[in-house]
Amino acid sequence: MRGFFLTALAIVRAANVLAPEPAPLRVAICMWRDAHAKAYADHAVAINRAVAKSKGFDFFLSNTTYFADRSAAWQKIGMVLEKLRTGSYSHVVWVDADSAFAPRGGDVLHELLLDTDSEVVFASNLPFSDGFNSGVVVYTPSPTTLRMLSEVASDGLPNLDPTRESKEMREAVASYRPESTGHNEWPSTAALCQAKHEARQWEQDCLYAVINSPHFAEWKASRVSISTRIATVVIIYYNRTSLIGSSCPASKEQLHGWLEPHGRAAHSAVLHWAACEDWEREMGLAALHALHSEMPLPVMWRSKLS
Ligand SMILES: [Mn+2]
Repeated sequence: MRGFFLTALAIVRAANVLAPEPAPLRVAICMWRDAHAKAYADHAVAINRAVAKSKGFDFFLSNTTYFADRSAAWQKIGMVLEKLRTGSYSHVVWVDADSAFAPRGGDVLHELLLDTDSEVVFASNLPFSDGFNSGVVVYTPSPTTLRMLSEVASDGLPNLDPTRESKEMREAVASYRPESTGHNEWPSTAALCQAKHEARQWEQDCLYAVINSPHFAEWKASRVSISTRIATVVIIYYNRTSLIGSSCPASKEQLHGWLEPHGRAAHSAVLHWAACEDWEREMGLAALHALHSEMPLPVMWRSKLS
């Protein structure tokens, strides 16, 4: 019997030796804010900076204008591309200025990054739609991720390599008519993206149009995913079918309802105050900030301080 266990142990050890070492995570957490968002963003930045530090992730806050003719929501595309192109990161995690880590959210994100083999992981857009929300996203520096984001940056002009794409594919892309939210059909991705520069929404429709283009179909199906583990939109509609009458958490008590074991955000890394009022964002993120201060410091952070 003892011999059997020793043999089994030897096999397990050998398997461990043969298994390739997973590449170490090199994670950048990126945020962008302007003066408009300052009141609530200050809390989100403080939380996310501290969580990033506790996990050994790099944290970046920017207010660089990457696209002078486009609204604030678009600037994230420039910042994410810049960080991906450094080649220094295995993952670049985008976090909106109205979004911050839950008290154990750093560990949730860490586990997700170790688990996933997707090149892009979007947050879920529930309760608004079944699609993705671009407010919290994990990007990896894969060639296709970079090409997709470059197309969004260049207003949805498809970047096709004629030596690699078939004539049929080039024709399919040329005749592609994207749909935006509300199912309006647009004559081209570029027309849709350009129409979204000024509106409060946003770069997200352009991302949808680009990702749904035929030349990304295979990649989208195999290497892009949507996960509720990344973020939860913390809004409740009193009438879900018509999305009328909403409320977002603006106190510690209301946050507990989302974070308790059966709460809707219990297993998410980040809470996102999408479509909430600015006062709800400010009070809610202040309450979340206070919850973090009540938590014992993570071990790694504590050891750095001592
Ligand atoms: Mn947002």
